[in-house]
Amino acid sequence: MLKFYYSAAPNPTKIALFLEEVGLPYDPIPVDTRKGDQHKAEFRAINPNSKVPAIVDGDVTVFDSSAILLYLAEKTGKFLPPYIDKARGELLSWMFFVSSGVGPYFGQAVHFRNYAPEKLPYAVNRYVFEAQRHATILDQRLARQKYMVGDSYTIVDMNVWGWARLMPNVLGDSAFDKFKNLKRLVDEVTARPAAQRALTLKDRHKFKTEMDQEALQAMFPHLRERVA
Ligand SMILES: N[C@@H](CCC(=O)N[C@@H](CS)C(=O)NCC(=O)O)C(=O)O
Repeated sequence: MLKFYYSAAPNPTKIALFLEEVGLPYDPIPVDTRKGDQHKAEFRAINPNSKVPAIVDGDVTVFDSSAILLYLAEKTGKFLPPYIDKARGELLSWMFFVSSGVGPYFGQAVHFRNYAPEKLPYAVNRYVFEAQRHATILDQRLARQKYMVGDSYTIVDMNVWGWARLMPNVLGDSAFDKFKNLKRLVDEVTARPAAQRALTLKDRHKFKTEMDQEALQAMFPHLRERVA
């Protein structure tokens, strides 16, 4: 059975959503990143980058959420736009936009706002500005069309949902008032039964919730080593 290495964080939750949408049997394997499970040798053999999500499907191993969504969509033939060049171009562009832009900027915005040991106004402003700029691009596209690609729900919408549902944590409490089209997509996806199952998957395992010294050192290894 397909093994799904996960935590309750945004990137694994997108994969949980896809797996629940298609009803593919899977074995959810918790990786407690606040306890440092991501750095264990057995997990590093699956993802040398020590991050969740990752999947092992027979002799195929895939890590990074956009790669996994693409792999699973192609494997099942589900939640892809029609196989025409125009739609394929849009699909790939928006998948990479999420993984190279939305994910990193949203993640760094949260880091510098909530977890950096020093409050650095320059860093907070840069990352919140960039997160907001990316949200604006998504919101403008969703003002023109119901879904990110074509006229049906695809893996791009799942990819966007992973981070967009957490926008108030990233951009502040009023984010959903500002990005109404993104909120419409988030609400529609969150209301899906598969999304509800994906969001409660974490309750099957006991993940550490405290952000104590052990968690900080595991998730932010640069705290242990000054390289610049
Ligand atoms: N580009 C990767 C990013 C994965 C990622 O940052 N995962 C986070 C959870 S959302 C993680 O494993 N954090 C624990 C750590 O960095 O130690 C993806 O899209 O899957």
